[in-house]
Amino acid sequence: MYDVFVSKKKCGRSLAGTGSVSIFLEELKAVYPGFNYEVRIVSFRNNEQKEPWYLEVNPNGRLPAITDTNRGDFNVFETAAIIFYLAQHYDTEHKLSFDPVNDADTFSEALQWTFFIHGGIGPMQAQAHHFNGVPTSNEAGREYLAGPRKGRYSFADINGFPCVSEAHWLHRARSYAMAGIENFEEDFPNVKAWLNRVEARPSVQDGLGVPARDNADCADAPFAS
Ligand SMILES: N[C@@H](CCC(=O)N[C@@H](CS)C(=O)NCC(=O)O)C(=O)O
Repeated sequence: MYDVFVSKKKCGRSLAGTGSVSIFLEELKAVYPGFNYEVRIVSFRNNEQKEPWYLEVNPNGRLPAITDTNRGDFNVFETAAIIFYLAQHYDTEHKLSFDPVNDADTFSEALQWTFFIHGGIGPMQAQAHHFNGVPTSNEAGREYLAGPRKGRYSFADINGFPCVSEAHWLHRARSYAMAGIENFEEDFPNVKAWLNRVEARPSVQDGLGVPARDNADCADAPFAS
């Protein structure tokens, strides 16, 4: 059992990093019977992420973070670090990840996409660059970011999806303008297909729904859906 710290201030969809972690947790739940986690709501409205108790969990005072109660209440912050931690300790059969020793090249590919997403300055930047990266990969019929041939669904896709899709769905008008892209669906059909492919997974839907929408927090949100 884990505690995963997320904010309730999400309107229809998870925030980027929180979404990646929730999706990964839901995917682990689907694959490994007995795996479970507990959601702990941290209120942005009350600035709870800056309170001393939470800074013990995440010294950066941001979401998401997890506390692994299976492993002596070990705390992990930063989206990508959480995903790697969960993969290392709980995706023991590498169903959502790649073996860093026996499948080192594919693991490196997944790592590259993960750092690429987090090395940018946020969803806007990630989205703009993704538009180039994914279609290039798709020239060889690629369906997922890492793995041989068509690729295999993994933490790389889980990590990247909310970031790109958040920009696509929640900030459509602004992000397109800022990224200089007017016709996303026509100009980037492979990115759209990748988003659709990932979004179609039940665990992705489940993860995006964690935590349940808070209507009060969403009332004045410009992109509430
Ligand atoms: N690099 C961090 C970014 C975390 C982050 O910016 N979280 C936002 C929500 S998506 C947050 O907690 N904002 C509240 C704050 O900064 O006080 C990660 O990937 O975990």
